[in-house]
This record gives sequence, structure tokens and C-alpha cells, in this order.
Amino acid sequence: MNCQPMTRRQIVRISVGAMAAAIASGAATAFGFAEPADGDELIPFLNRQPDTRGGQLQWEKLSPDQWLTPTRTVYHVSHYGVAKVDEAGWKLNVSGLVDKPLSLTLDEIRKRPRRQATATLECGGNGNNAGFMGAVGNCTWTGTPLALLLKECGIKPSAIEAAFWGADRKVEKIRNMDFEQNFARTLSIPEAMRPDILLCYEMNGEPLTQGHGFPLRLVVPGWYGIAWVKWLQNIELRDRRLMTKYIAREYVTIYGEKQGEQVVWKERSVGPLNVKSLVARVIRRRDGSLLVNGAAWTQGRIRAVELKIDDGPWLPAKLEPQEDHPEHTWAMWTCEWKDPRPGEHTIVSRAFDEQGRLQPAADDPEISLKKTYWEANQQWPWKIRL
Ligand SMILES: Nc1nc2c(c(=O)[nH]1)N[C@H]1C(S)=C(S)[C@@H](COP(=O)(O)O)O[C@H]1N2
Ligand SMILES: [Mo]
Repeated sequence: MNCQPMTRRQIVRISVGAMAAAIASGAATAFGFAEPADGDELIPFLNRQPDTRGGQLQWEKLSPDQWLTPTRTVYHVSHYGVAKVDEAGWKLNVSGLVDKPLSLTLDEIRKRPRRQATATLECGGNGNNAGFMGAVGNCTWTGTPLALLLKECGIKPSAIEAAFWGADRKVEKIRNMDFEQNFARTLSIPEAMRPDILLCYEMNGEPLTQGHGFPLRLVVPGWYGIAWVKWLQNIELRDRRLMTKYIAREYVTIYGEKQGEQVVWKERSVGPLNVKSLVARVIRRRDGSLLVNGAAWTQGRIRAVELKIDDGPWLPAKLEPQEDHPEHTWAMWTCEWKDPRPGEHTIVSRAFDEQGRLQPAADDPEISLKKTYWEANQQWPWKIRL
């Protein structure tokens, strides 16, 4: 086996806007996987499970124009059902510990400074089993920076966090009593003041769909989807920690840390993305060689991806050129396997990011001492038969 660069495809420098247009027209871009040619054969993963939720990304079908994920193939997670927000009656309110509360229509938000970012959206539960691997997508998000709006309102010194409330509501049972609540998540003030967080009204160059949070959602590049509040309607500056369900009880990771002989058990709220990669598909070409394609992402930028076949050494995969995948976006990678032997094989990838994080194996304490299924970034071995 050797793992060598693919013939370098022509790198066309195009703006993100042009790329969104390219997606809409179905044109190929310089990103993504090589197009399967006539006679190429997709090799199935023997331990793959059917999509347990429906609507997930189908990795084996990713095509060369899908470094950006088309909106129709992006998963949905809506814990309180899909809210239906009528734009006419909707406003975004900023309240609580601010000098100047604000109430803005969608038109007023659209007139504010406009920024576009590409970022990978992944559910905090993605990757916990072989039937839940496609709750992820890499899209272009357009909106106005949250930090500018918060500055304009003037955050009072006593505020410690910003709470983001959605329009979606559900009755929650808490200590055997019923409470109707809206979906909410919080960011600390330093987190909320990050310049790249968006109050987002467009996804892939189109107004947000209802399912993805129309008219407005939070976009927190580098964080799991749980923080990307959809159907956003209230931003509340607070001096006490909000502890509603999806902050304090769900999307809470229970994990152990070894300290000498002892394991110290802790709980943390799901926040920044963990470093992760997977083999998306294996293709047998007419000359008998195999083409292995995958993706990798993290809270920052991916530095390297490696591939292991059976008990062989880790081999470097070829990443798309770094400058072409900005921070918080996934990187696509390719490996060629020249002379595969017939029979059953196991194939697995691992990623490293620029901050030095390494994607753990399933038996690494980082994973084996993690007792809840969120933040599942373990390496995922696929079995194939040739
Ligand atoms: N208001 C609201 N926002 C929400 C959720 C929700 O249930 N309600 N689900 C969150 C979760 S868990 C995820 S993974 C992402 C999914 O975003 P999508 O449905 O646009 O893919 O939205 C997040 N934002
Ligand atoms: Mo999620």
C-alpha cells in the first residue's frame, strides 16, 4: 500500500459567494472528492448501520462540488419540534443587563454590517454509533456579527453571560411538575464577544429554511450545533447562570480523568468541536487500485490526517491545500491504495489539528472514560471485503 497525492486538480480561486452559486448550478469546484469515473465501484462498509434518524448526510454520495454541503442534504435536529415563525410578527429583542435594550425587525438586522463565514455544523451526538454519522455539514452562513450588536447595547459590568432563546417551546417535566419552556443556550461574555459569531439569516446564499431556523439563528463557528440556536428571538444578558435542560442536563458530557490511581468524575457542557475524521467512502477503480476519501474537522484547523489499513503503519493522507479550508471548516482528504489484497480489511483514519489535538481511538481513556454519548470523536474503523 502506498498513499500518495492524487493528481493535483486545478485549483480555481473563487469567492464563497461564487461557490454557493456553483453549488446551486451543480457545477464542480476545486474542493471535495474526485469524481468516480465510469467503471468505478463503491465498496460497501460491512459494519455500516442504516441512518437511524433520517435526513443525514450520505457520506458515500459526496461529490466534488460538495466541500460546501447543499442545504437539502444537511441534517436537522429540533428538540422541541420545528417552530413556525411569521416574519411580520417577529422581532429580535436584546434585554436584561444592557444600557440600551433593542428590538429589531429582520429588515433592520439585514441592514446591519453583513458578514459571511463558512463553518462546519455538527450535532454534539454525531458519531456515537454507526447509524448516526451524518449529522454534519459544511455551509456558508451570512448574517451580522453578534459582538457589534452587543457593543451597541452596552453590556453592564454585572453581566456574566448572554442567553439565546428560541421561539420553540415544549412542556418539560422537572421534579414531577410541568413547565412550558423555550429552547435556550448560553455563552459567557468573552465567548459571545468573539467577532466571528453571527446572527445568521442566510445559509448557502439563501434565506434560512424553516427547519434550519428561519428567520434568524446563531452561528458559532467551531462549536457543536447545540450552541447554534435556531428561531432566535430573545438575547438576554444575565448575572446568574441559566440552567435549563439543554444547558445543564442534556448535552452534558460525563467523563472521568485519571489522577494517579483515582478516577475523578466530572461533567461539562458540550461546547467546542473535538478533532475528528472519518473515511467517507472507498472506491475501486478499473485498474484495481482503491481510492479512499474522507473528511476531518475540529474547533480550529486540521493539520494532518492519517490512514491505517489492518495492522499496518499510519500513513499520511493528502489534505486539500490548507489555504483553501479556513478555520472552522472541514478538510477533505484522499489516499490511494495501489495493490490491495483480496479478502477482508479494516480501514481507519485519525486527524491532528493545529493546536496539537489528536483524534483518540475508542479504547483511549478520553473515550472509554466518557460515559455519555455526546462529543463522540473516536476513530471509526470500517470493515470492507475485496
Ligand atoms: N431553537 C433551537 N435551536 C437549536 C436546536 C433546537 O432544538 N431548538 N437544536 C440544536 C441542535 S442540538 C443542533 S445539532 C442544531 C442543528 O441545526 P440544524 O437543524 O439546522 O441542522 O441546532 C441547534 N439549535
Ligand atoms: Mo445536536
